[in-house]
Amino acid sequence: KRSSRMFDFASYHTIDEFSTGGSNRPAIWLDTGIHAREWITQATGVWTANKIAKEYGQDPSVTAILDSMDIFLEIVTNPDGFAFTHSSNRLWRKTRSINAGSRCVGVDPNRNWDAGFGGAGSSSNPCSETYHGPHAHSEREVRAIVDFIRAHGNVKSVISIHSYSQMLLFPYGYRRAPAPDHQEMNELAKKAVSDLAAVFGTKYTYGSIANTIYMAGGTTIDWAYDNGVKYSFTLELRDSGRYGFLLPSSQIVPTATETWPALLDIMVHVLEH
Ligand code: ING
Ligand code: ZN
Repeated sequence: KRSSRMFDFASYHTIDEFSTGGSNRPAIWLDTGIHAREWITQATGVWTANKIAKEYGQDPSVTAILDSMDIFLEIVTNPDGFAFTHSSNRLWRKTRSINAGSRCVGVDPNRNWDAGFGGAGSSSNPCSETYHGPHAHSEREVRAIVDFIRAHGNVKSVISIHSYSQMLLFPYGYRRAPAPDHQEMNELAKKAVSDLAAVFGTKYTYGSIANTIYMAGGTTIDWAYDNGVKYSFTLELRDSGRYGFLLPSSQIVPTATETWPALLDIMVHVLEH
């Protein structure tokens, strides 16, 4: 079915693991670049990988986190799409799956998860940017993460990083009713965006997906939350629309730098709960 792909990178997922030992420790999952064109996210992933490694044994929070938990980070979560944003279309979002019976290519990997799959805010049209795909977890990019999290069995937090619009979001997206842990997530999000803003003054909004941005069925963090990962968040990094997906490279380091305290707040909270 996919033999017409010129390059099939989707089989070559790379996950960075940060671990100081133990076996199957409680874990934090981070992904960047699940949407191909959101280049600030993969760049922030690289910066963050270095930061985690550098701060172990220096920063007390990072040290405490890695002394009892593992961190997994997938930086290029949509490899075929990312390659396509370099070769052909800088603004490509979806995977590069061939859709049977359509000339349009790709599935939205943030509508492909089995949580409110096919619901409001997703499309059954393969030509749509929010096409949910033929069935839940049809995309290998998604399936790989589902299999990983299920096989691991001890993932406490999923943080899925997007851009742009400067938001910190949590479940639900597929329904309007508040999640059982809404209050706790709301307070944690409030602290995280406040610590982010303290760095350079960048303002983030926060709240549930459905109330803050729009209804969206089949998203990563709703699936994670409904599958026992209590601390499931999405960050929408810079900016708020001036450059959008074409954020100048001069903003990579500032964006990653201000995002770090927000990530640390979430990871420390997970450690303490
Ligand atoms: N925006 C996200 C999208 O997939 C989002 C917003 C994030 C919705 C998480 C639901 C859950 O539409 C971008 N920029 O990708
Ligand atoms: Zn996105």
